[in-house]
Amino acid sequence: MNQLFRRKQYSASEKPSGLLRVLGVWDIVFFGIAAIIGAGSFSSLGEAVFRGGPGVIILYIICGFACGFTALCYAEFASRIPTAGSAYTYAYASFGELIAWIIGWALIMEYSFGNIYVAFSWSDYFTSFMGRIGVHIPEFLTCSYPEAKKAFFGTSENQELLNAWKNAPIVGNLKIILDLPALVINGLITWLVYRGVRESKNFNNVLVLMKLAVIVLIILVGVAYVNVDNWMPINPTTQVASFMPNGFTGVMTAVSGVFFAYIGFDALSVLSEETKDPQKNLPRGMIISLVLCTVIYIILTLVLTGMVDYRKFDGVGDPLAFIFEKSNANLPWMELTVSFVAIIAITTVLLVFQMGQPRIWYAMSRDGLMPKKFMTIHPKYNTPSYATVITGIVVGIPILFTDKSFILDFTSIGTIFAFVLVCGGVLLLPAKKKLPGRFHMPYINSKIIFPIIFLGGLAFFYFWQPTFFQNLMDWRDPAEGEFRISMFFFIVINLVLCVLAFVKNLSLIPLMGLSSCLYLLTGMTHNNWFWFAVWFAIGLVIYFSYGYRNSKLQKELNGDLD
Ligand code: ALA
Repeated sequence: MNQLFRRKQYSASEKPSGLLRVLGVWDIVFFGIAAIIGAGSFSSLGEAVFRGGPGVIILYIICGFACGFTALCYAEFASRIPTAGSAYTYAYASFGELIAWIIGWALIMEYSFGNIYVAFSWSDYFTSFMGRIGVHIPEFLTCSYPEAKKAFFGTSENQELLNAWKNAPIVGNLKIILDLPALVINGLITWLVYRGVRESKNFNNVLVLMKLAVIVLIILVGVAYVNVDNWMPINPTTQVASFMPNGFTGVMTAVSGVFFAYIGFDALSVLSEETKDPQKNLPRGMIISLVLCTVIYIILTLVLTGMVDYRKFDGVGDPLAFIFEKSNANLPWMELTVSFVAIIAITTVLLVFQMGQPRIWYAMSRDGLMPKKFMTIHPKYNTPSYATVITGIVVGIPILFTDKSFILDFTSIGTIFAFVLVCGGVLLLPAKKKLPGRFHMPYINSKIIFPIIFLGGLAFFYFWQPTFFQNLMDWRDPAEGEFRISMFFFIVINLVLCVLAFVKNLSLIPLMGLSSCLYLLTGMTHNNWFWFAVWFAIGLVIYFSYGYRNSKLQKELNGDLD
């Protein structure tokens, strides 16, 4: 049993030398914005607004907090483990091999599956941009088969998806519907990563400035078209005007889309060895980028929901251009500018993720948990070539068979799960000596504060929604039941955490990270959990049939390392 939790020791000698400490706090902020702002803000914001209405802003604030606490946990790990790494590396050192494998497996959901969603969003903007310059791509070549089918047989009013289903050519019995631009961009990005692209600070900064400039432009232009009545839409069933027309449950169903918009900040922790005075600059840079993104998301949501009734965002993949369409603000020049910049902004996120995945596999293969092939380095381009091609295939094939909302949920649940383990991991770390120049997470004793925050939150909920506790155990209603079961478990786990905080004087920041990420998981449906469990089970089968036996650590322990 102990074998499963064997930990990898990272010695000081593994510290990468030769990395220059050149990055200041604003460089970190720029890298943060480059990785964070992409498909989430340009695309999934539309679906999030459709589900939660203007009140989805509350969810952006909750996610901002959860990610802020988690970012500090990443920074703490990064300062302790000298090799630049990801959650996988950190877990190997703190939790041991099995959990490290599970995180590595979950990170495939963040990086590869995340990129499937990003590729779909890229395609949405590319298609609409082409349409605006007069090149019409047939609808059946711009969406996936399941998406069109779901729209046709469901209640969707999205004309593009309906047209795709109606007009698709038929071969044999099969309608030919595929997202061609998403497939092509995935192929191109894989090729670029295979050939080796270099991240350049200056180029990165130009792209970030472009992204920010267009967002500021959207806000400045859009504000003039805001109709404040749209912020208090009327619920068709109850006829009550509300900021949250579908209630708080409706807001929570948007969790995947909102959370997705924050993914990417975790990549910043790998910069700790290249940051000047990382003790100060790394956490500051991370927090500033998260605060900036949260503020941007809140303002964007306000503008979007003020300009257009939230119900119109059903199935809209390019919401920031959509608000300027003829049927909305009717500003063709804005539509064109936004779609063009979005294509570039989203491409940068595709690159970051497509480069990240092979490097995680490379690390896992080096530890013996994945076949040696994944360590293959291209003789000419010096890139992890085999792992890069496999990433291209893992991203490319599901583009044919999945729909966007499924993949969004799947990515978010896997990533939140990895964050939960990272925050939990920090709680398990022993206290460390303060070393000059290294980040050191401030220790705040949670003994009293955490129970006050949690129990206070429950009390607030009790007064705000008195029926909440009465109905908590009533799981019969399919719509509310799923939410209540998750809430029930969330409350039980947090009560246990309150006791642990009191008895063990746990550190407050990772505890808040853990608790807030667990809260985000309450927004996941049973369907998400089911597929997550299937994915998890496949991962365990692979670990026990391959990684467990071939682990380098295991071989070292047995003394039979070749
Ligand atoms: N946060 C990144 C994006 O929105 C993943 O594209």
